[in-house]
Amino acid sequence: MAKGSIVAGCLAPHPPHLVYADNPEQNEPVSEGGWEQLRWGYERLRESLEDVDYDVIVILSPHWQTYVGTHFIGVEKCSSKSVDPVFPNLFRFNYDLAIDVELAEAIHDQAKSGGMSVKMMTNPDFRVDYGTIVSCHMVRPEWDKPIVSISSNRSLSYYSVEVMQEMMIELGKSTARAIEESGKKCLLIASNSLSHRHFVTETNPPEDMSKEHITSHAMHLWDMRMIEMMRQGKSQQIINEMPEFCEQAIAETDGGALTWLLSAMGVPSEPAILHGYGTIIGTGNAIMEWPCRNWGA
Ligand code: 2X7
Ligand code: FE2
Repeated sequence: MAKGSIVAGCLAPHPPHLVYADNPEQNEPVSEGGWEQLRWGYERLRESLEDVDYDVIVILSPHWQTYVGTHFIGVEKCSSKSVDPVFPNLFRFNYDLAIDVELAEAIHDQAKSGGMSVKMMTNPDFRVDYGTIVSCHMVRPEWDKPIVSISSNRSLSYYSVEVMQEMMIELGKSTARAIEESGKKCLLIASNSLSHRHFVTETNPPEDMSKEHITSHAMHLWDMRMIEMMRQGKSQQIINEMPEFCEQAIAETDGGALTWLLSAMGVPSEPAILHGYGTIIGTGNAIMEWPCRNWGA
């Protein structure tokens, strides 16, 4: 069997506003648009992946939070309505998705043998978190690929960014080993915003773009610094600066998704492609792609 591989790694943020603004048939609320820069960015990412052959999407979302270890969905079909607890006015999404349980178990087993605390989630009534659903929908609205859904272990809450990163680096390596042994071609998604300081009141209508901007100049500077490092292939420097970034920008990288992704790709020095950047209720969001399929063995 040929070795499995990562065809691309993506940073794919999940504010529910993006799905709301796109008006897909699965979402109940109806909008007049909004956040076009980011939605055009997602369009460019989808175009870039259009002719890429892959079997499965592997995603880590900060909105499935687990406090004892990292969990993996272990049921083959998940179907329900996902309602954003903070924005039920924007996101009430009917989903019906397939899980690649075989690959999920393989990553689980690799992580376990690497010394990590891990668990397969086998509750058939489990509600998939909105971060996973939004990022998967924006990357692949056809919903024709199975996914592997990985939780965000909140080791930062109990310990520190440093501990979180050590764990995510191990999880990334375990993910890469499991993918290689599986023979499958995988698209990896880190589902998170960058700077994450947000407004506390909503405009009327929510898609009024005359009110949308970054919350502060300091957040802008941090977002641009991170994007530049990604564009220049400075993955190790991103990992090194992660403690300051998480603390000073209240960054959503605190959930570990970006560190996991960088580690799974082998902390690449190849540049990432910026497909789009924009703010959502003041938070910073970048859509990035690392086209690993083009890097050679
Ligand atoms: O989950 C989110 C987010 N990360 C950023 C902005 C707005 C809403 O939801
Ligand atoms: Fe979020």
